[in-house]
Amino acid sequence: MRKQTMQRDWIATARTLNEALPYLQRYEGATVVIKFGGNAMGDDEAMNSFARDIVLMRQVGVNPVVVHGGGPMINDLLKRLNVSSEFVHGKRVTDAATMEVVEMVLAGRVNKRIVQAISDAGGRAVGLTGKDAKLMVCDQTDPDLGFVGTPSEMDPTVLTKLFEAEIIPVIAPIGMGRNGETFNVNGDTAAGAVAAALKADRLLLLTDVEGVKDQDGKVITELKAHDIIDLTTAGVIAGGMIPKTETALMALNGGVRAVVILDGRTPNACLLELFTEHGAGSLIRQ
Ligand code: X2W
Repeated sequence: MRKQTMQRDWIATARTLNEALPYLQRYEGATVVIKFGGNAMGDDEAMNSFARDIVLMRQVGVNPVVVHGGGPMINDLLKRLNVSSEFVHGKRVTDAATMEVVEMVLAGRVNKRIVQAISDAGGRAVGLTGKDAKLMVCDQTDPDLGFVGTPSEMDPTVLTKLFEAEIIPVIAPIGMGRNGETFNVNGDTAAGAVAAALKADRLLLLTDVEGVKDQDGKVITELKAHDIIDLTTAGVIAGGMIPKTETALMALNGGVRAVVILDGRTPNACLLELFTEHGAGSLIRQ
């Protein structure tokens, strides 16, 4: 039975929905690419909450595309198999044996866990890698890194077909080579390439920090591409933030309208960013 008591929470919930109307209207038909990193996946509760946000986006007419990572999950299996692994400038040195494990983990367990969570939340998702329908053809990034790839030729046709069918694509960052190779692609890089290929309205990079910070450690809520360059030159943007901001610049140059770097640990981070006045994290425009 429905409770008739007008508790404060329900009034606030109704008002939240009412206030979301202009945002829902703004994003109807928009393409939003969401990078969901291994560190943001956490426990089942975090996964299910993320899946509900994505299904809600689809429900209100957004075309969401999930590009996921899974670095920690790859590390776990490599450890169980006694294979050592090292990173150079944020990229995993990937020999043939490591590549097998990376593909198994990302295209298998991690991809299907997200697809299943979306299904459980009432949505329809299809899991893909860059090999499917030649979505992401790669060239080797650097011979010293082995099978690490840089996306060089994107064909997003399969994604637009899925949008027409209201199906949510969930993409593992695995690329196909031109000579039968399989390439390991950094998750952020893959998300940027997918967003650029779709000329997406938004690329949301979910991370485990609150956003781009100034010299006093305060989150900068809005930046232009040239601010990113200035802050990087000044050493304010450093370390793990550099691959994120590089991806943001690459995506903007490729025709993405705006990139948001935000904290994926915040509950409902995607909804906060898209459908409230508050927004979340750092919004970067050309
Ligand atoms: C990454 C792919 C997964 C990834 C790796 O092997 O870990 C490279 O480093 P997160 O969870 O987003 O970090 N690929 C080349 O990016 O996962």
